Amino acid sequence: MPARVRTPRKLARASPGSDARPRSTRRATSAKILLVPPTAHPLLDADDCARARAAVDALRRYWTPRHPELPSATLGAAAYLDIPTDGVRQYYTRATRARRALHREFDWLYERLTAAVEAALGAPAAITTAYAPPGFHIFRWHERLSELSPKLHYDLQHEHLDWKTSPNADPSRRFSFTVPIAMPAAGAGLYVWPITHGEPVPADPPGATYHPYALGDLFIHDGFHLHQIAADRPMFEGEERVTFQGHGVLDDGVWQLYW
Ligand SMILES: O=C(O)CCC(=O)C(=O)O
Ligand SMILES: [Fe+2]
Repeated sequence: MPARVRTPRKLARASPGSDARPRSTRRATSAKILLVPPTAHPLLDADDCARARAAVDALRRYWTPRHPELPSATLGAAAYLDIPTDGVRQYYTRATRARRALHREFDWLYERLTAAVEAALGAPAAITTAYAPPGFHIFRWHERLSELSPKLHYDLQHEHLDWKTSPNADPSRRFSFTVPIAMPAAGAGLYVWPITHGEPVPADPPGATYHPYALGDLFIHDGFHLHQIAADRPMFEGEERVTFQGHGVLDDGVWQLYW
């Protein structure tokens, strides 16, 4: 259940990182944006989460470290991380390298995911073959982990992709999802502000709604509202935060799921 509203101290520093992209790759999205409200849908039970968590470890050799010193890594390519820092070719290289292993270990999870997306959003869903399939974010406790202070942002990773291989993809119909498969005892969640991308951020901005995650639940939102991983949840020694993540874009009536 969404909970309390909080004053966004850091709102003035909102810096949606994905805005810095070459003009040539921008794609007009003049159509009215589909605003998917933040909602949670049961997806995995505790045993399923443990199974997924074990498979993430089994694929350790495919992990990409995301910080030189702190225990932050991903399994699978992520457009929003790989393209701005390493370029689109590296994104495809990483996606190709992990694709077969991800499907081998996680086809059961992809099947659950596509069925849940279909039920939640009323159109069939598929795991993309054009981009990286959904993957995982892994954070482990570290005494300096708070240095990774999460940014306020909008999900604009679709703007990095040229969609040549998916000319009918409609980025005005999109969403982002997170499924926590391991969480600190204090929980994890997302702050979402009632401010959409392109709207000016007011000097006295409205408060955010905190959406707590539940282990194994599929949490979806449009990514078009200003949001931030809740960084005020404490994490203790030995704990970790592992999430299954990705985005959906409607392409010829099918939600293509990618990361
Ligand atoms: O909670 C997470 O790890 C992801 C949050 C986020 O930025 C998103 O879902 O778009
Ligand atoms: Fe996001």
